[in-house]
Amino acid sequence: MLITDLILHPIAISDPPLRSSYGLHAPFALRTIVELKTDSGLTGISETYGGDGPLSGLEQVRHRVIGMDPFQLAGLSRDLTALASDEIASTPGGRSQTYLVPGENPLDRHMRTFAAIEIACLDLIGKATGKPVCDVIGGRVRNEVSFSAYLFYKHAPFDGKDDEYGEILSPDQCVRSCEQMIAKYGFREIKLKGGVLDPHVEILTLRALRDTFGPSYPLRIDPNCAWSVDTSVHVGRELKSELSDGGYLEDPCATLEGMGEVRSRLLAEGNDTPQGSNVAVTSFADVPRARELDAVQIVLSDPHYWGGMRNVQYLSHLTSVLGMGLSMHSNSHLGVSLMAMTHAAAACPNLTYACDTHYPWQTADDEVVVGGRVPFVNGCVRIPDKPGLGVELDYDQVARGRERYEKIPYRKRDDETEMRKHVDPNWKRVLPRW
Ligand code: GKR
Ligand code: MG
Repeated sequence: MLITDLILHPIAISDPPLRSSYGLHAPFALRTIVELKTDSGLTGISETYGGDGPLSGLEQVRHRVIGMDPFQLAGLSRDLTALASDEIASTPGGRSQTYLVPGENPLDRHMRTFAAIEIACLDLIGKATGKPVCDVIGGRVRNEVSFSAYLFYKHAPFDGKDDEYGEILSPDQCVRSCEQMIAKYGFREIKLKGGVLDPHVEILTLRALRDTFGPSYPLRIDPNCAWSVDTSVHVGRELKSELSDGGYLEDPCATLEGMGEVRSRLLAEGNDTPQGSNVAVTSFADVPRARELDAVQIVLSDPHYWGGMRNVQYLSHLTSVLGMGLSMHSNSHLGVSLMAMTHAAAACPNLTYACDTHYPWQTADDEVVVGGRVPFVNGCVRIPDKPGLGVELDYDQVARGRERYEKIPYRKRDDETEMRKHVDPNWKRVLPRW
């Protein structure tokens, strides 16, 4: 089987006005749907970041991918990993995502490109062998993958229309959004995207969630580095019982050194709350230092920017050898990404935390997979009994996504500009803010 064509579909999907320390989500998130056509008649698919950057990265490997055997992934991985390593080595500050919205870090681009091709190749291999992707990459350790209720503070839509969740800018509104999400999807772990309101209000929000749902729903909060070391210690102290019970404190402050200090100060008080990261730790090279400083106990994987599904498995092995835990990060995405995340997570033995997903924030109108939205049962996505990723493209829906993409003026995620447009004309991402 040889690849005969690479087809890229840039699409835009509606996104609600979600807030984070990066700013505000724009009305549309950008994604790219990738198709690999082959001489055997099979087509492999994947979904990745959208806009000009990811598209040009994929265009750059077009000549390399066409004519390639999808079973032969190691050479492409070697070449793109080498490019990434050279760029990282020559960039002061390395790959930290602290100051860049996820998906926009130029230093991750080769790994993102490889991941998009790898996942489509694995879909092809699964289709060619009649096996689900998780079984192609070594076999599943679970038949269904658990996801968390990923809560955001958000504005009511600025166009005056209603959306499912309305405004979420207080503890009560946040609890209500969580009740809605749990009723609809059955999630059993809860993550709050913090770093938006005063830390005191975010502490009250976590307490209100614990009071409402009880300790059988582990909690995590992720302010994306919005807090100083002192504020992180304060929040960790105030939320000791809420976060140390199967949950974690995710990227409270910037840098591994900062997180290491938070960890040692909390431990000195007898507070063993683990810390998770997808900002300070974004590549294999970051893991030894994170371990050495005891800055991070749980690494958030993500097949989209860690360099594909098999790299997520390598990360699973590495973290397990180092005695660290593994979780999974997400960004706004549709069903093809959800299935790649699900297959990768199913084949990672130590991925015991419910994975993040933005899926509840997206709408059925924008879904590009045949049959519509991927179903969740008790907060889990089941591995379909089908070859490959187990989903196919609905080409009419892809065409609608492309039309939306053509109509909008922007080609990259810029949460700071959106924030200035709609909320505060002088807003800047200041770290730490508190
Ligand atoms: O969607 O605003 C967002 C999130 O902040 C996202 O971009 C982050 O990558 O969910 C992510 C995280 O865990 O940091
Ligand atoms: Mg995070």
